[in-house]
Amino acid sequence: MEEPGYHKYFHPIYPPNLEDWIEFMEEDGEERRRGDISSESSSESGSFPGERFSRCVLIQSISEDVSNSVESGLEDNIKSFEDNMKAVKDNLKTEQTCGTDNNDNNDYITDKYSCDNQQYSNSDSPAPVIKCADNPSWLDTLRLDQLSWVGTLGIGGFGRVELVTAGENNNMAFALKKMKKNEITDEKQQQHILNEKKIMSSCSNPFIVKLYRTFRDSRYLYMLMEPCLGGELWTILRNKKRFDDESSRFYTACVIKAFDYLHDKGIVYRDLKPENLLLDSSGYIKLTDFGFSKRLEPGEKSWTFCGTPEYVAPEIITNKSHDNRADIWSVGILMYELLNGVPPFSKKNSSSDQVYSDILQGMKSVNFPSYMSATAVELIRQLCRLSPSQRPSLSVTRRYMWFAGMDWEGLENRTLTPPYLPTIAGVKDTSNFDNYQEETQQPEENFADWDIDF
Ligand code: ISQ
Repeated sequence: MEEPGYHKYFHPIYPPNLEDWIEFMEEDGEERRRGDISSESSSESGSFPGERFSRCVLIQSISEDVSNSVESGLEDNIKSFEDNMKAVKDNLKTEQTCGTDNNDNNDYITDKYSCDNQQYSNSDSPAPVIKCADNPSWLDTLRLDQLSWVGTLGIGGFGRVELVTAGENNNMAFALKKMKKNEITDEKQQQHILNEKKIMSSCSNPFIVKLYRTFRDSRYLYMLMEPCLGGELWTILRNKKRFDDESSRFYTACVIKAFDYLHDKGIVYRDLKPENLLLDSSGYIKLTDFGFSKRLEPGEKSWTFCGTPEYVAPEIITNKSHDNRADIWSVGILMYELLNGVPPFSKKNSSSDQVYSDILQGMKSVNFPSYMSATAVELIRQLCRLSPSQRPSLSVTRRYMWFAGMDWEGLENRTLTPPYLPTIAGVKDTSNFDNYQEETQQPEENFADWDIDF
């Protein structure tokens, strides 16, 4: 049993900005969601109500010489932070650009199948069709024109995710991510997309959305994925305002299972947030959107500036090298957001600069409302240590008091009852997602060949 109430981290003065935010959300019944800023500037931005709450996504390659020290003093951090702000601001002007590291060595499973949907003529050889180990074999010969459009599940920076059906009587559902080639002109964006495909196709784990295969034609790149029709965890959190310990523990444990798998494979995810956590029909969580993830060799570090400001680890802001311990930081931020409804470093009344400088101060100035249990606060503080080396590993995290009694085995074999069972009427039910208009205009054809391996 958790012990909510007064504990040593309780601050008697309830944080005004947090309270304002919650009050604001309670008073205003209007639907809101967060997305990345790049979607605001796209032609489809009108589909996201409540843009005030948009969370932008940042990714930028920082090429300056970087010190190897794990953590220097706060003043150094702030100095380094200020030095980097210009680069970050430049990046903000071109949201969702993508940093690239040269040593891109993600492995993936490919098969030299011919791609049936190749209308694309400007390449010598057809793109390989990726084939994951446990794909049903009929998917290898599936053509795009055999998919029936049902509805739109989401719109993001690079395109739309559609619900489509296939198979006999259209009884098989898929999530089809479509990206407009004529809008993917930046080399870093292109790398981001190739990266996402490579990493997702190398993953096979129940806590990660499965990528079945990819397609390309002259207008779009497509990723055919397992559908999660329960909606985003963000939507459920918005409706519930905040979760109790038990629910937060369940969702955090799903993320730990996904990160266990990824980190074992040397993959750092770098974009944890409730928007990227989808509920499947059984109420379990799956991680999606791998655009910022990267495979690191043992001991290798990355210097790419990426993530969502509220979730970015301090070592990323200060342009120090980072590794999978940046994901550990984000687990602490997620826990806080699940238990409070808003993240600890939030943008409500402040700029991104302010969020970054707050992050660099660490958890010491964060208010923990009294409804948070002492064991949750303790774990969040440890996960969000400024020094990556002082953060607990995932296996140590599981042993914290907050996780006492967690049925990990039940989670793995999916016998543990989830906190919330989504209502899904059938394979064509998009009701757990926002409403989006059908795409009517076709993009221009594009014959650049950067996507030859997609
Ligand atoms: C639903 N199912 C799988 C993947 C998805 C990605 C984005 C939005 C909805 C999704």
